[in-house]
Amino acid sequence: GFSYYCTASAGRERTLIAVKPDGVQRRLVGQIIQRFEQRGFKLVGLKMLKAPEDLLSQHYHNLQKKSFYPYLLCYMTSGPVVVMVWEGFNVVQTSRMMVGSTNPAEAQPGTVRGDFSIHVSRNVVHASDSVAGAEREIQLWFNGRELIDWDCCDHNIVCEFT
Ligand code: IDP
Repeated sequence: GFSYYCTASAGRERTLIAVKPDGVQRRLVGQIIQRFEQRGFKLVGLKMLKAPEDLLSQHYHNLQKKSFYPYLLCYMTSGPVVVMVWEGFNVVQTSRMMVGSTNPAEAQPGTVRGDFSIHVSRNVVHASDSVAGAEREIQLWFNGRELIDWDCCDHNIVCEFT
């Protein structure tokens, strides 16, 4: 559980969201960014790149023994990705809900995967699955200078700080 009030540190939770190559090809980047903006989260990092294989193997280190892993690497290197860091209260858990189940066949309508995808091998977005995982992934994809420390003018409107 989490408290109703938002402490300064709880308000600075961060997560890594990536638009995968199918999402970029299908021009979904804008719509995905819009969902996180309108929810009330703050964008603190953003870049486009062709992900190197060694970066992906670290990112997906827990999946290397899976039978689909070679296909996953092929998919993730098939074109550019747009990687973002979003910040705000409970952002890891909330963004997993916004993204929906890994398998789009099980993803609720209203989620990114539930609205834009049909098959697990082309599920449009990545979202970190824990606070610790998010910290690890953010360090993997971004260097410190690429993360912008800024105050959004509505930060104490979208969250009640103690
Ligand atoms: P997550 O992305 O929802 O956290 P993970 O289990 O960490 O889910 O899997 C990482 C990614 O690997 C998925 O988002 C999906 O792109 C791919 N993947 C997972 N399971 C399968 C599968 O059974 N076949 C093909 N690709 C899969």
